[in-house]
Amino acid sequence: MSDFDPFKDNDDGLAVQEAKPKLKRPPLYKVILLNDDFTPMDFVIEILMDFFAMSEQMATQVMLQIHTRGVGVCGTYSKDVAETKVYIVNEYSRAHQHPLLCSMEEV
Ligand code: TYC
Repeated sequence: MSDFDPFKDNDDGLAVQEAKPKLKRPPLYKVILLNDDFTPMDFVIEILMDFFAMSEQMATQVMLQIHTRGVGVCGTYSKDVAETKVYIVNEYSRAHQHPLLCSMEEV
């Protein structure tokens, strides 16, 4: 015969606590452009407008910041979107024979 009694405390003194759900927000990534001496300024402005939805004014400001400081942020995205942006910008630059480099880093 089993000793199990559904009307008795059957945990033998063990404290049973539900595990807390371990939820973390997925990481975000900054897509960055690096300065170089050869890519024309207008081409960088075009990239920022066409692939990062910037106005001409904002794109000019960001391009000049990259030109003077060496690097600048184009936007912040989920990993998949950031990887896709980096890929299409680098492909587009290569296709136009410019050495412009696009990269990403975790926020
Ligand atoms: N330094 C380049 C020039 O003088 C312009 C430039 C800006 C290139 C930003 C790359 O990410 C870049 N023509």
